[in-house]
Amino acid sequence: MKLDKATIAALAEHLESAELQAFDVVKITDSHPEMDWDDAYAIQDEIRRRKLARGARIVGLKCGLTSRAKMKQMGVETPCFGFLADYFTVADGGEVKMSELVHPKVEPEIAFVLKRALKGPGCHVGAVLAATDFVMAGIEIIDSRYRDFKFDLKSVIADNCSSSRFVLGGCAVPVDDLDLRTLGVVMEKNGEAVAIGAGAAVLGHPAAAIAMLANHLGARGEEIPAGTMILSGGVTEAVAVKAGDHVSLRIQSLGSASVKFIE
Ligand code: OOG
Ligand code: MG
Repeated sequence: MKLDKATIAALAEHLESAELQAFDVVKITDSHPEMDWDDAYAIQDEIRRRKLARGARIVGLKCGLTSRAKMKQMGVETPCFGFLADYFTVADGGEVKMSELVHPKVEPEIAFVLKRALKGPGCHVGAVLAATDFVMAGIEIIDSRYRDFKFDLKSVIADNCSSSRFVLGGCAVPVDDLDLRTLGVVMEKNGEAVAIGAGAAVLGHPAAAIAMLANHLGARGEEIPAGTMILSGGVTEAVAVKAGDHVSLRIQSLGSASVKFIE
């Protein structure tokens, strides 16, 4: 760790204020170039602690930057991990208020719900599939607090990996008879297909993203508890939205999910 406790607390307050009041900021490595990975996750943990202290609940975890398309779009090479708070939840077919966000984008994701805890090191795709209760179609609405979505990996980790809202579809499907690699993914904006892919775009197999999260937490002495919902990461590039847009996602065998954006 390179930053002291007071600096971590101040940066967490800075980034969380930007989230809650929907304003943008410059990436924090501009003013703190010395910060390391532990500092980045410590700032994210402090944002989580602030929300819990205010009475929010954590309702899931997420993996980000797990597909080539996303890594290329954002100019980074390594996945990141974040948390999902209760107020990020949007019902299937529900509305998201643009006024509450900075510059949201949508991405198609496969969501996992676990029936057993997962703990690294050494967690692999087989362990993830054995521990998975079911998978669902999910739309993640990301909203980097950084100006023009320009950041580096440490800055985005501190900013809880741009987490902001998410929608889950209504079908919960067991993985036993599914090949998650070859599931087709089609996301439409206002009736036009804007993102098309397959599950294998995420680290070769979406379950590999969940294994990576378990191994990341294992290195910190933590685990993914049974019952956790986890977004495995955008299959395609994220797509910008504006008020009036309607986004729908269909994933082969997993059904659909949709969301509308209003003023
Ligand atoms: C970081 C969050 C990435 C994903 O699924 O790749 C993410 C960002 O692109 O702003 O959620
Ligand atoms: Mg995502």
